[in-house]
Amino acid sequence: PNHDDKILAASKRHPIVPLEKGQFYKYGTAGFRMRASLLEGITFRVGLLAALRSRKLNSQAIGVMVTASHNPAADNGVKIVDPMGEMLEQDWEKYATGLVNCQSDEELVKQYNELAHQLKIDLKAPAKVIYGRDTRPSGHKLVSALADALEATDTEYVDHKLLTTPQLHYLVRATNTEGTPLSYGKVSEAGYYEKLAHAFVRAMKNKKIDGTLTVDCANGIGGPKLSEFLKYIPKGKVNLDVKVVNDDVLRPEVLNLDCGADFVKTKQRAPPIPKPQPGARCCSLDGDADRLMYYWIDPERGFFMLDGDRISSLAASFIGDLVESAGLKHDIRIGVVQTAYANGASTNYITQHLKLPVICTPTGVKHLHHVAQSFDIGVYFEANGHGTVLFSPDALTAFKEKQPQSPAQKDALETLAALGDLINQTVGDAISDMLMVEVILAHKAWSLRDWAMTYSDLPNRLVRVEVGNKDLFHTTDAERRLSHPEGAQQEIDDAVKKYKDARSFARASGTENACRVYAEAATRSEANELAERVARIIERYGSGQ
Ligand code: G16
Repeated sequence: PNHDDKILAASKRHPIVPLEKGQFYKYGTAGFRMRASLLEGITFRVGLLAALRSRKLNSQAIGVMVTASHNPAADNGVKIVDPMGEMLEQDWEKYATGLVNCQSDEELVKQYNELAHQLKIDLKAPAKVIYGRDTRPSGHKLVSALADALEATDTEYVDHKLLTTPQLHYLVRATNTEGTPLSYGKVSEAGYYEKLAHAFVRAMKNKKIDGTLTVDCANGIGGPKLSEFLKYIPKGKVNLDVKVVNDDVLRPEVLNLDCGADFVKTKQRAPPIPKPQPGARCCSLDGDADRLMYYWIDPERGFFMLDGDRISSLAASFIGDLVESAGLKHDIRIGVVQTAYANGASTNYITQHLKLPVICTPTGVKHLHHVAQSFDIGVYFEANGHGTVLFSPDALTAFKEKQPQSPAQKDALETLAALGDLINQTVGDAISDMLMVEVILAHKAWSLRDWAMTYSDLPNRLVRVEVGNKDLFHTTDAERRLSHPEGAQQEIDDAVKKYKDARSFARASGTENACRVYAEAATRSEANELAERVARIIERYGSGQ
């Protein structure tokens, strides 16, 4: 079929906003993300690429998620999900960037056909795309642009409407594995809740959860979805007592405002509303429920945060112990993946105390996920609370098929198998991760304070720096060093030398129009001072002077 005329006509209805000369749109850390007003044409073009990708991959369903996650309410974003629920293969990001930056509708049609030719895509083959969006009001317009692209290319599509990002990832995998031995679960939102609730009950094993968990939902999609999930937990089987707060999705402007996982991590304090109760176990999700932060207010010491690094080390230690109890220690290789933002103390704890290998990758779940897949059990978390635990097919088979030699082995194997179902295998999922943490704390009979005692974080500080041109900054060594602009890294090195046990790095954000600076040092005041110093360096170089 010739889609050209239909694409041309539809594209005229969803124009691209031209950028200043020399600037172009980029598929960033998590797809295209910016002011929602710039995104309509981009989302249309992403639809064209998703259709091509489905045709390239034997008509498997491709996912498209419309969300800007932790960003302010006025932003939005769009990203592509591959058939097994993973992020779009990185080789294809440049095709997305190419289509989105075409100057005219005619050029777009030309490039679409060239891509099909170059990648040997049969445009007559069936194609399928499924999509969802978060609660941002701009999402409406964007998904209709997306649907237009799918219509124009004769692509079958399913609009799953409002979803958390990890739910869309789940649905993509469930769709593509339906009716096969690898079936990931029922192809519905209810199927997602049923799977999680069932696995949670199995993993809990009649253990008791201590007290109430207060969950701050960032006034995003996680609020209604978590409330819905809670209905699926069978009464009397587990005592999960959750208090859902900051779940106002009717006032768009309050999304991620003074609440949510990103606020907690960057401000290093609890959301002011509702007033946190001293001692209460709390956690925060972000705007699309793929990040998680735990914390409590200690009556003596004040706010204490358990971030992605803590969740990572908790999961690695618990799962490592289970693997040992299950008699699988010599068969299963466990590894942990972090980014440069990981607190140095967590890396030490994992390598020296847990004796597990740690690999550092650039920021972005897409990078961590792939490396985690090289282990039988790959634990990956970014310090900002985004992550999951991946089990290889061999590991999952071993949990189910190994003949236990003792009741303790049987118990460990059952818990591991339940965790394999409970933990989202497609992407970091705050609701699933939260259930995992609750399971682990219940098994260990730990409070948050017990968890926090495992090691002491190095004081650290994360600063967002607005610069004239963030594209001037290029990194190397898994983002731990700047290769450009010339001279900047030398100045950072000189600053770091002035402090004890210090480390600092800077990079351009791939989701916001800013740079990020991270610093850690022996004391809080030194970490703050170093972060400020490096921020000034970045400001200076970022203005191009
Ligand atoms: C996204 C990515 C994360 C990344 C974060 C910040 O999170 O999925 O992997 O850590 O952006 O990235 P950057 O520092 O490049 O802005 P989210 O929760 O916003 O989708």
